[in-house]
Amino acid sequence: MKPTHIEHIGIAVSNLEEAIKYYEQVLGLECYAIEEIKDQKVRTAFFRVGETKIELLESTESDGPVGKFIEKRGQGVHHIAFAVQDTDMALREAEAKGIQLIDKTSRKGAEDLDIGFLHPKSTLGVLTEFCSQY
Ligand code: CMX
Repeated sequence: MKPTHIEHIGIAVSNLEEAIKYYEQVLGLECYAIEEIKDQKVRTAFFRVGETKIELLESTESDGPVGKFIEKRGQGVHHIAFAVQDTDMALREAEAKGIQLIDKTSRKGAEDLDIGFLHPKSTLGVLTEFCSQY
């Protein structure tokens, strides 16, 4: 289950359009997709940086994970997502090593990837995601 690369870095922002301007006008990146993920209560914007993506996350409801995060901690890095071959297998292996899972099994996330989260309380304070293609 060794990750092949960092699939994306999730960044919580208060205003998606304002944040997109920064990434485009200052860093010179191009936003190639905006997507709403209703069950996560977020709107997302994606940028490619080599093999890795930046995923901006704007909360659509204050009681969602990103809304609560911003209220508590302000804008900033929200999670790191590792590309793995098989998200379900990676989750099972992490659990077997004593890591607390948020998702027991994978579910569909942005860009139709299979995703699953590990709890930041057992990953040294970093909300950690696994992603795979199928
Ligand atoms: N990174 C690190 N720590 C985090 C965190 C994050 N992103 N979000 C919350 N925490 C910490 C909180 O600061 C809090 O710590 P303290 O107890 O020390 O104060 C603790 O985790 C519990 O936080 P909480 O505000 O009570 O929030 P919840 O328990 O309701 O939820 C979490 C926390 C991580 C379980 C929840 O946000 C979650 O399930 N996240 C996974 C889904 C997700 O983040 N979706 C959005 C992205 C979707 C996408 O990328 O497609």
